Amino acid sequence: MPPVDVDSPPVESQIRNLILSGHVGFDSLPDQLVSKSVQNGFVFNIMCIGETGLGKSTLMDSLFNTNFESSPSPHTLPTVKLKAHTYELQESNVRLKLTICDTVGYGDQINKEDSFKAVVDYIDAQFENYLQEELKIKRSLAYYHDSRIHVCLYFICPTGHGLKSIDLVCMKKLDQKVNIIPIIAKADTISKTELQKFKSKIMAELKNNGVQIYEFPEDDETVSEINSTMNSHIPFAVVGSTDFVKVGNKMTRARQYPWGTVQVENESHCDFVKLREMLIRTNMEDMREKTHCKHYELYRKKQLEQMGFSDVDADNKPTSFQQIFETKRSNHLQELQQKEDEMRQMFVVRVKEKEAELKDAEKELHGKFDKLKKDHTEEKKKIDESRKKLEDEIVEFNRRKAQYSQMSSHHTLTLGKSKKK
Ligand SMILES: Nc1nc2c(ncn2[C@@H]2O[C@H](COP(=O)(O)OP(=O)(O)OP(=O)(O)O)[C@@H](O)[C@H]2O)c(=O)[nH]1
Ligand SMILES: [Mg+2]
Repeated sequence: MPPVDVDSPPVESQIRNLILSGHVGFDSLPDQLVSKSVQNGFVFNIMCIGETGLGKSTLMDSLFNTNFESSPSPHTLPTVKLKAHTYELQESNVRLKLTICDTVGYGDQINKEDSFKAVVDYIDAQFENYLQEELKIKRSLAYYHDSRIHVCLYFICPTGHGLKSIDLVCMKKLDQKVNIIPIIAKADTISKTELQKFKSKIMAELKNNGVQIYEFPEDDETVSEINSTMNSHIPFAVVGSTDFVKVGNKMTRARQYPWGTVQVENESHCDFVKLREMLIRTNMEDMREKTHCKHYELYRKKQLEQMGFSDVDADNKPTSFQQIFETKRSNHLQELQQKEDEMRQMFVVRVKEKEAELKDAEKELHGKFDKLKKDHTEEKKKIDESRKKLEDEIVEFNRRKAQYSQMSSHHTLTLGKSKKK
């Protein structure tokens, strides 16, 4: 890496403003960008978190004016599962690859303490996949299907009593990982006066518990006014429907009750239009950007720091990835060398111990052998002595035997002579 000249002035102060004397053409850059983006198509990933049967699928159908053909989830699952489905949608010449990720079985367990875990794991897994692709030598991010969640619609049960603890715990766990938009589901079940109180209560509870929800950006002046107005309407109270009713001479999405009709797209009936405006028409790009620049960046930072990487060295001086890698490599090699030396030393000690053990055993064997030899010699000596004694006895016996036989023959002779007399 070339050394950085710390004394040279910042690049900005060296830049001069020049006036062009004619048309050059780079004013077409925004058009080039639009054309390229339209050609590539867009990706948007929505996560719907909410208890079973809260109207998640119906709202998705209503938002994108289509039928995603989702089937109802069972209420009996032992754990929460995440199910993602991807669809290709097209409006005029703009293609949108939309992924809807549903929490199946959310809030159905008796112990709801860990309900958020599956959601957190899913979001992290998508970040991890992207990070792994980014870290590859041969990356193909241009063709990579980005599955990172851009927005999480959190469906609040229309109880009118505020948030449940599962809502607070889950949103708190997610607020640094994803853009959360809380919405009151099935808002047609709450009266107008109750709804305002309910909304204020929810916002107060979120604030008191330090839950950071997604705020529509107010820094872009083209949308700052509408966004700031919309921020004051959060959480949006929404109604969804798959049924159409004729209002005037137009078929509109609505829910029909014996006492009247709730029109999904009627702003005096519910906040559906506000949600659609904010989610799809005004801030989709901001959510995609925040996901990449804020939430993913945070995940990436944590992961790289966990691996031991940092932008500054031990003395808080700027350092490069390569330098850290080199340091880590040399530290690792050093550690390896140290381990090898330790193992070698241990091996030598063990060999010496074994050698001493063997020598002791050999000495013991020698001792045993000498004793055996000595015992053997003594035994042999004893046997030799016994043998010699026995031989002497045999000789003596033979001598006596011979003597006896001589004596007995002499006797016989003497007896014979005396008879003749
Ligand atoms: N009152 C009222 N009912 C609704 C609303 N939206 C959906 N429903 C009804 O609620 C029931 C469940 O709707 P779904 O959209 O399947 O709910 P879900 O959250 O996707 O359910 P699961 O996927 O099974 O968890 C259906 O009978 C819908 O007609 C709404 O805004 N208000
Ligand atoms: Mg559903």
